[in-house]
Order: sequence, then structure tokens, then C-alpha cells
Amino acid sequence: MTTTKIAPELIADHAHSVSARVDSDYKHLGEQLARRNVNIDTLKAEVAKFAVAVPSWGVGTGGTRFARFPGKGEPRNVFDKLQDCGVIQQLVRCTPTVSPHFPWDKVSDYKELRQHAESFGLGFDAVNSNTFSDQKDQPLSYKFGSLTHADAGVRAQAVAHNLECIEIGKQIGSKALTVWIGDGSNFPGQSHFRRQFERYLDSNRQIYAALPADWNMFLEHKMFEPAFYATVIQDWGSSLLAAQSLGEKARCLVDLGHHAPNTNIEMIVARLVHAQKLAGFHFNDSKYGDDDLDSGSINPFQLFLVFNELVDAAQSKAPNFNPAYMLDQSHNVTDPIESLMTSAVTVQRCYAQALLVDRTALTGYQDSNDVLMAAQTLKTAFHTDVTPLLQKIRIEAGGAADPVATYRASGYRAGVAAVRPAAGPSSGIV
Ligand code: AOS
Ligand code: ZN
Ligand code: ZN
Repeated sequence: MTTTKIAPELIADHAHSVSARVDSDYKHLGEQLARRNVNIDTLKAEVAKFAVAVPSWGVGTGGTRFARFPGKGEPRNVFDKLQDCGVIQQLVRCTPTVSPHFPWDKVSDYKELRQHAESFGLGFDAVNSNTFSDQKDQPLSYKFGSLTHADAGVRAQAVAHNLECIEIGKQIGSKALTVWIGDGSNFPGQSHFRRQFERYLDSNRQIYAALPADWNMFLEHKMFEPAFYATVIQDWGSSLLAAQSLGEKARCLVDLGHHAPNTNIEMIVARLVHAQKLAGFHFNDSKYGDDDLDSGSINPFQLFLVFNELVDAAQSKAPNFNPAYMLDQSHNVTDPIESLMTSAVTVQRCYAQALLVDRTALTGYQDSNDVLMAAQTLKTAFHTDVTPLLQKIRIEAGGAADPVATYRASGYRAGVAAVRPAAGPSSGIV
């Protein structure tokens, strides 16, 4: 039986109060789509299957390197985090899995952890290792790197941590390990680029060798931070080189915030699909750097264009195409639950809009060089307000028509604030 933290009656009452309006809006949208030869019920069935994982670290309040302002009722441990993730899933119905991060989410009994997640109707997605910060009682420091460190002892420690993550992942039902390292250099000359990359490959080969047959290894690239001159896996080029050299199970994960401003991320996606190496995503948005802002809050058109590539790949049956979708955001000034719900719906919205692209017409315009109509074809899909479709999907699945309004009406945050003691001010990125 699934434990619910928001009273199902509250969700049902709220859905009931708006259902006539949602039905009417849905019918109207259905008429509009029918004129474009799209059956709204078929579209609904497709979009209802969409899912995106929530990062366990995302339900805590984030911070910057200057300060962190803790929110009320922050989760104290992974069990609290799962409860918050359960609330998100209860209301949006498209976030059935959680991506955990170790050692942050370490427990003594993983069977219990898995059962706890299942009690909220949740499963686990990719496990994330952390060799970008030192943990209490850790013998060797990652200050100058981890998997690529010049000292073989530090590399061995970082490899061992990743192997432990795989072992934990097996117990909680994960099928992938995400490796993001902070390794790099802050000064020209600090590290030998080629030797450092070779050490990266050597360490990752040892991790790769421990992957179960049905697992994948996701390599996450990042242009800068914490290394500000050069990171080892700075872009999709290095990531692809590494994935190709490691083997079939290694793939490239695209975190939208990990590129220079104005980078054409949708084109990177197309290239990785071509190479059969797209692992999946960490969705977020960014204005300047790795801002980890809410998905689609700055550039929703870019997110749509990414999904346009993904839908195109799926519909054209691109080989070995099975991307994992995850959110990776840092919520510094909003309630993390509200931000994650909003982002999950935004990502789902872009998927629905991308399904609306008239691909036959688009191909015709591309092949006849009708540039304006090709661009218009994408804009027509992007401009379609699919809100009633998404509301209907949520209501039918027992979720909330308006997740944020229902969440606020539930008083959940005040409720957990009463039982989770306030964390004092702290510094540093979470
Ligand atoms: C860091 O910038 C990356 O986005 C990673 O995915 C990281 O593991 C995550 O943000 C948790 O800190
Ligand atoms: Zn990320
Ligand atoms: Zn990041």
C-alpha cells in the first residue's frame, strides 16, 4: 500500500472543483488539434507514459559558494528526502523514481531504504557517486582530484567509492551509475592534460569492469567548476571519447547547465544520438553558468528543441536510444518541492509539445529549403498551450490539476517544519 502524505481527499476535492473547466479546456484543445490531424486522446496516452527522476539532493535547499539559507522543514536524511519526493510524485504523477547520491544517502540497511521508497510509490534511478568533496573520516583528500589524481592511492580510493555505489545500487534496484567528477585544474600548467585524461580512463575502466550486465555508466561533462581553468571532462567531445573508449555501457549524460552560454545543446543531443551514446539528461536551466535554475525558467524554447530531437530520434527508431531523464537543480530561494513539481511539469510539457511537431511537413520544408515554414512548423508546436492535456493526465492518475496550489493548501511544509528541526545557517553548495 502506498503511503500518502497529502490527504487524497484534498487532491480529489481540488480536482473536482476544477474538473468542469479542465474538461472544457481539454475539449477545446482537442478541437484545435483535430484540425492539425492530431488525436488528443492518443497524444494523452503517449504523454501519460512520460517520467522524469527527481534528484534526492534536490529536495534540500541549495546554496551558492557565498551562503546557504536553509528552508523550513528541510529533510534531515534520506528517509525525509524520500517522503518529500513521494509528495512530488503524489501531486504530479510523472516522477516515480529518485536518483540518490552517495555517500550523502548512505544507510545501514538498503532493503529498508528500498521498502521505504516503495511505501511512497517510488523506485530508484541512477546512483550518483561523489568524489568532488571530502567526507568525514576519509583517509585521502580530493582537493587535487579524484579519479584523475596524480597519486594512485587517491585514484584507488575514488574507484573504490564508485564500486561501493554500484553495490548499493544493486540492492536498491538501480541500473546505472552517474559519474561526475570535479577534477581539473585552476591554473595553466597545473596538470598535464593528456596524462590526466589517461588516468581518468584507467580509473573508469576499473569501475566499468564492475558494472552488472544490464547496467550503464553515465559520464557527465561540465565546462567549469570547481576547476575554473580546465575540467577533465569539459564537454561532450571529451565525454564521447571516454564513452567510446570504455565500451558499450558507457554513455554521455547531458546536464543542460554545463555548457557555455548560447551553446547549441539540441545539436549536441543529435550528435550523441547519432553516435548511439546519449545516456540521458540532468534537466535544469541556466543563464550564465551552471546556475541549476528551474527547468525552462530561462529558455523554455531550448528545452523544447532538445525534446524535438528526442522525439525525432524515438519516432525514427534511432538505434540504442533509451535516454534517462532526471532533474538536477539547486533551489536557493524557492521551496524545493514547488520548484521540482513545476520543473517536472515543464519537462513533460516540452515532451508533449515536441510530439505535436508535424514531422512530415517539417521534412518537406527542410528538403525544399522552405526555411521560414520549417521554423514555423516548430513554433506552431511550441506555441500550443497543452496545459489542459497535462491537467487531465494528472487528474486521471489521481494527481493534482494545479500541484503547487494543492501543495500549498495542504500545509505540508508547515507540517514537516514542526517535526524537522531548523538547520542553522551554513555555507557552500549542497
Ligand atoms: C555538478 O555540477 C553536477 O551537475 C552533478 O550532477 C552533481 O553531482 C549534482 O549537482 C549534485 O551536487
Ligand atoms: Zn548534473
Ligand atoms: Zn551541475
